[in-house]
Amino acid sequence: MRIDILTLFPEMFQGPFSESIIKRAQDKGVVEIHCHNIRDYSTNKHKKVDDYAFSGGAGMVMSIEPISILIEKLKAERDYDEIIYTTPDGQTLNQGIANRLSLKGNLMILCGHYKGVDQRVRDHYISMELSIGDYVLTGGELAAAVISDAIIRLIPGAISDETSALTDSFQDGLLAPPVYTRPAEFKGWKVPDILLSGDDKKVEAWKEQQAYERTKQRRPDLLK
Ligand code: 6GU
Repeated sequence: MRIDILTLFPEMFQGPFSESIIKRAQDKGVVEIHCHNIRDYSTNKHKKVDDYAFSGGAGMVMSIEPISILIEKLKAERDYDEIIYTTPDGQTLNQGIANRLSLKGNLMILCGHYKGVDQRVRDHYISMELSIGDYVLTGGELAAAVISDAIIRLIPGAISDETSALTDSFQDGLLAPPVYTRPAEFKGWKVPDILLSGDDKKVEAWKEQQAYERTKQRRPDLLK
C-alpha cells in the first residue's frame, strides 16, 4: 500500500509514523507513507496557502490552487483508490471502514486545517470525507495519523502474529476480553483459575463469554 498525505504541517507525522508497528510496516515494505507540504505548491511569492472566506466570518480557508496542483501531480503519477479529506463533518471512522481501506493499493489523505478547504476541492477531487469522532481538533493531521494507523496495522505482514489484529476489540463486533500475564498472583490478586487450567476449549468459551459481558456492560449499542 502507498499513502500520500497532503498537509500544511508534515512534521506532525514524524512521531506517529516512526514508532512501533507503523515503523516496522514501513521497514518491511508493507506500506510507503509520503508526506507532502501543501505550502511547497503555493505559486504566491509569500507562499500563502489560505485566504479569507467570501462569506466573511472568523478563520481562514485553505485555497484551492496549491492543493489542486499537488493532487493533479500525484494523480498523474498513479491511480488512487480513494482521495480522503479529514473533516469533523465527515463520516465517522469505524473498524469496518478501516478494514475496507486496508485492502486498497493507493490512498491520498488531504488534511483540513483552519476553517477547512475551499468547497470546490471537496466537490471535484475528494472521494471520501472522514472524521474520527464528535469533537474538534486543531487540524486534520492527528485525524489522518489515526486513520493511517487503523488501516496500516490491518495490512497482512504489518503485525507479526497475523491473528492478533483479528482478535482486537470491534473486529468481531465485540469488545476484547480481559487479558492477564505472569505472575499468576501479585499482592494476592489472582488470575482467574480457568486461564491456568490448560483446558483450551474452556479458555476459549470463557473469553467469548467475557467479551460478550464486557460489551453488554460498556457498549450495549454494539450488540444491537
Ligand atoms: Cl478529521 N478534523 C478536525 N479538525 N477535527 C476532528 C476531526 C477531523 N475528527 C474529529 N475531530
